[in-house]
Amino acid sequence: MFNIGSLKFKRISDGRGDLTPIESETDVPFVIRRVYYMTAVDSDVVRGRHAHRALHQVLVCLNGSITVTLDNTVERQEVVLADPTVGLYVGPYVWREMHDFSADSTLLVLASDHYDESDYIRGYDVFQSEARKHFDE
Ligand code: T46
Repeated sequence: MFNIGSLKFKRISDGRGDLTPIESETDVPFVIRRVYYMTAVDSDVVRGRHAHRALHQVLVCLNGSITVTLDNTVERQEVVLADPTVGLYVGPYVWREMHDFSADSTLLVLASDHYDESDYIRGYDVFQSEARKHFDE
């Protein structure tokens, strides 16, 4: 599926535990300008339900498991995140829904820009028409 991808981060284990470094522009394909994370999300909650016009992000499930449904108007895909050394890259014009958060889950998100509400497309019909124009260009 275009505009999404799986990234693999290294895990450094030395007997004291595991350490995973993530460097801007090296381990993720953009400059990291914002980091946020989600905890304590109930298992029946669906988050997201929007797309972005310009934002690039990488989602990493640090603990537990989370399912992400992605839609680029051509296809829909479900990805289960359950490994803190795996990042899910999500580019512009991809509708995303995060659901089935396990009780112990933590979702870390690395973003290419500061928070900007005008970059969100929150209506599915608007997303479909804007995304089709964007991908046809
Ligand atoms: C995305 C998925 C994966 C801020 O003030 N700053 C921030 O950086 C963010 C991300 C959110 N907010 C505020 C805006 C809302 O009042 O926090 C509240 C919850 O945000 P939202 O409903 O957009 O959260 P999700 O989980 O639906 O979506 C978030 C990101 O917003 C979005 O960019 O791709 O996670």
